[in-house]
Amino acid sequence: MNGADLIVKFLLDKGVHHAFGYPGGPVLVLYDAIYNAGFPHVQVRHEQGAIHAAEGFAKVTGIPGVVIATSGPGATNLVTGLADAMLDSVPILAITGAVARKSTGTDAFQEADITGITQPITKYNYLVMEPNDLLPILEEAWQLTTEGRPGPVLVNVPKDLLAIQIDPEAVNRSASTYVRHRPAKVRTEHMTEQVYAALAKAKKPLLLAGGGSVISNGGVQDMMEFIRCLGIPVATTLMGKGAVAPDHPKYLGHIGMHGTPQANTALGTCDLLIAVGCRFSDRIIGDPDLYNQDKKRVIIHVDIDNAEIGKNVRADIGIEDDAADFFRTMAANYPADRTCGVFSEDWIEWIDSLMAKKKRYDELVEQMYVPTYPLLPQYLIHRVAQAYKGQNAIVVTDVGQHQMFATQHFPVESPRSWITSGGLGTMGFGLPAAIGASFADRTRPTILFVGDGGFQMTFQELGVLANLQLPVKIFIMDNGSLGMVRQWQDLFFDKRFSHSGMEGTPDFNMIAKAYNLPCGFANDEASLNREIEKCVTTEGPYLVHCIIDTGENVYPMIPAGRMPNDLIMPGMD
Ligand SMILES: Cc1ncc(C[n+]2csc(CCOP(=O)(O)OP(=O)(O)O)c2C)c(N)n1
Repeated sequence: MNGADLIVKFLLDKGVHHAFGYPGGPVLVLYDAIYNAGFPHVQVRHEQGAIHAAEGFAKVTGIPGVVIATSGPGATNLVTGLADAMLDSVPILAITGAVARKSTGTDAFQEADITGITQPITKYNYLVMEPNDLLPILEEAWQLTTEGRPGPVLVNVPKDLLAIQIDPEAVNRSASTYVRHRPAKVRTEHMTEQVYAALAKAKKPLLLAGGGSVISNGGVQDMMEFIRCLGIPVATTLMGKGAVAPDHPKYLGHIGMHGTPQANTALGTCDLLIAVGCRFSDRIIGDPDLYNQDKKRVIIHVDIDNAEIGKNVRADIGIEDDAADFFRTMAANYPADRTCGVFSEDWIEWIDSLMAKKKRYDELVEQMYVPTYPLLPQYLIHRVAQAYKGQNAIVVTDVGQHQMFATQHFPVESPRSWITSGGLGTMGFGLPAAIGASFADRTRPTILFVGDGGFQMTFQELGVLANLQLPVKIFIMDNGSLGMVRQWQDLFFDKRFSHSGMEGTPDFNMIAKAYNLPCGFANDEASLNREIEKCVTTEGPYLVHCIIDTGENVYPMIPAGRMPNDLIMPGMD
């Protein structure tokens, strides 16, 4: 068995029935092994497409997404996706080819030090230099993708090592090199009393569920039980969307720069915050120093990654635990002297005030749902959401205004069904991620909202969609501009719209037709209704080029660096 056969056997043994990749010289032997074994592989159009597709797959399933790329440009094309997966804690195994071992460091053809380049943007990475190290490194890399906080791991394999004969029994068990100093864990079981004591003192508590609550196995069910017992109001982060059912009576929506007024008010004014699986990015907390100033607020931070606890925002109580374990242990230790459903009568006034704010905001939102010409983005998303209500659709976005509108106006019906690039904000993520997500579960519709800018970054992946015939429904929200950039120029640069217009935008329907994909065009209520209907009744992919209002800005908005409760929402007191 050569090194390449060994890699393919390893993947098959792990039950991998997917790999997204693109061939090239140094991985020819690997692609030969893929061919010989009949290993299932999706050939993308660009390596960035491969890694975003693998991310989409991993986000929906929780199973590591596998990516294969050649050395040099193939490997460097993965960089954006690795950084994206790192920030959003997505389990990815990336296998890259490298120049032959004896050429390492000679500036050989297609040599790029990908382990050096990706060191800060992978959870861990390896350059395999000894044949007998290959298998143990693959084993360790696979395990690392999902162990603790998930993330991307890269294994770089020189091309001569792919061709060399390796005895699968003669493995070097000491090749594993992942060693990390870890401080002692403070697990929930030692902290339940302290947490309940803080809850008993609180008048204005808030539970904040981050992406960690969604990706923790069983975390969401356990969290719902915790919320039910306590009757505590809950908000989610952008990455936590989908964790709580949209119509849950204690759900305030999501926090952050474009989050709901009730969720942001709660975050800004609570006296007890229990944050689970969130890293307090600047997009949710504004200026952490300002937030830290209120010393009366008690902050309980639960995260599986100890390095996140207290990193941006001080933690009065830090708990290093998996979200599911935290919620389960807390619920199991619910104090006998407290009524289940209402932990504290003191919270009623606080919850009522937040719900009143929610009611007022919902009324304002309702006013946005009117058919106009040109179409309002809020209305468009609302109409699509209505059409797919009850179908548990997977909702994918690219990055920009449409992403925020989708967050606000598309009620996601279950966990792992909201796929977006949160931490890195990667334009071009949407289409390949939607392909990967739909590949993971083609029994559900996958809906992609993408801007005219972001779509043009990776639209070559339409070829993959056409090949696979996945039920991905694409709504290109064409506002003739790089909308989010335009919005900031409008609000903070005195309307100097420097290079945020989009000239030379192609006819997206002609592009879809070139790939033999069914498509349509919508610019008013009637055409939108017609196209949504076609999306629903067409079995496979469908693309709708939608013209929307250029000047519509995303509100609510918290100006950068301000407190959550400094939110601007026209019409809201
Ligand atoms: C790769 C990359 N380049 C640049 C940006 C900066 N950026 C953020 S949003 C945005 C505009 C996106 O425009 P479009 O795709 O048309 O979506 P819209 O905001 O109009 O909905 C830009 C340029 C980015 N996030 N990612």
